[in-house]
Amino acid sequence: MADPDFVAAGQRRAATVAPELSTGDESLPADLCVRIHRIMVRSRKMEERMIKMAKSGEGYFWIGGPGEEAFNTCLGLQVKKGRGPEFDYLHLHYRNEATLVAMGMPLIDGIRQMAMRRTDPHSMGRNFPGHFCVPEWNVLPVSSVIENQFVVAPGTAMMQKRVPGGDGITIVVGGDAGTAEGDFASCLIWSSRPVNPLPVLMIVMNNGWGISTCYSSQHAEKHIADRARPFGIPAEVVDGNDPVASWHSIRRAMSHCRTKRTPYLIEAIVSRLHGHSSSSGAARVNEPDCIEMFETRLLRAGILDAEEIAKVHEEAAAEVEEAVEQAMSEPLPLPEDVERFTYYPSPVDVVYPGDYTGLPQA
Ligand SMILES: Cc1ncc(C[n+]2csc(CCOP(=O)(O)OP(=O)(O)O)c2C)c(N)n1
Ligand SMILES: [Mg+2]
Repeated sequence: MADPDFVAAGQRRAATVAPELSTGDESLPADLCVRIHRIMVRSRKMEERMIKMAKSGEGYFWIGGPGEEAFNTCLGLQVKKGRGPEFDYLHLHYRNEATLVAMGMPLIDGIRQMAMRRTDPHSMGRNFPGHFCVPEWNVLPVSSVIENQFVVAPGTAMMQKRVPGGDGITIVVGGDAGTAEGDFASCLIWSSRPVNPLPVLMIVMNNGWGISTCYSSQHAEKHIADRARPFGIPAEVVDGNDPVASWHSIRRAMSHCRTKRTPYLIEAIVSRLHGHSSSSGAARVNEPDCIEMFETRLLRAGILDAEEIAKVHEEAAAEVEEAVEQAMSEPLPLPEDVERFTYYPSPVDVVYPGDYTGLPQA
């Protein structure tokens, strides 16, 4: 029989828990807030441990997304996940860890890439962390060369537009500084041509920095989102540190692209909590922290109490420690792996005939 004290405490709490969390007119139900919070914390713990790995010699270079978890989690949870043109394509950047975690990536796979293990499913231990590739979820390889994902994205959207009755969309994500590249303009142009507008959701994660160059020194326009207007592309600026606002902005944008089969642009204002990468030390900086701010709101609303929040952190830290221990015991890539699986096998590749070694599972 259930402990009567426990039941009574549960009932008392149920009576005081807010059913939802609101920002202005928008809200999220309590259970979704709890789910989002857990993903944000798991992603953050994974990356904090990865930064330690970079400093301790368990890994080397680190780059990633602490400070982007609120928006990126809301993005990952709303993706139409699968393989092929009926599903969403993701052309991501190197700070999308929380998106992958929200989509269901086990934390150990992020750690495996950081530890450069042969078991890393994204790159076989041969690429930087955050450089994901998941064919079964339409996650295209993340490139270190910034912004070229914006010139590739219209290609998958063009193909999706040909699917009769399809509602799969193409999602492309990059940073604020990268929008200076011509590739960003190419995406605006190719997504909005009146002859064939495309279902492209363009997302700019504006953290105010391009390595050490600050936003205000480079942008004459007030908002990057304003650059969508001359192309007739609807656009909005959202507080990417607020999961409630982010969720609804993404929901609106996705619904537009899915149903109207035309583009949309979101500029999300986010923090960069550990500098650009391990190359600049990756020390924690004093910018707004989306997890801390969310927890303050969850506590105030009675959705989680301090003990429950602490438990989420403890469980995530334990999950990450176990993942590091396991990953470090796994094999490194072999010299003969260096040039393997570089090109997708194609019998019609006239440029590199025979210059590929097949798919990893082949
Ligand atoms: C084509 C190209 N030019 C320059 C670089 C060097 N680079 C790497 S990251 C970066 C800054 C990117 O800033 P932003 O687009 O705002 O993204 P953030 O890193 O702030 O998320 C630059 C210039 C590069 N990788 N690729
Ligand atoms: Mg930036």
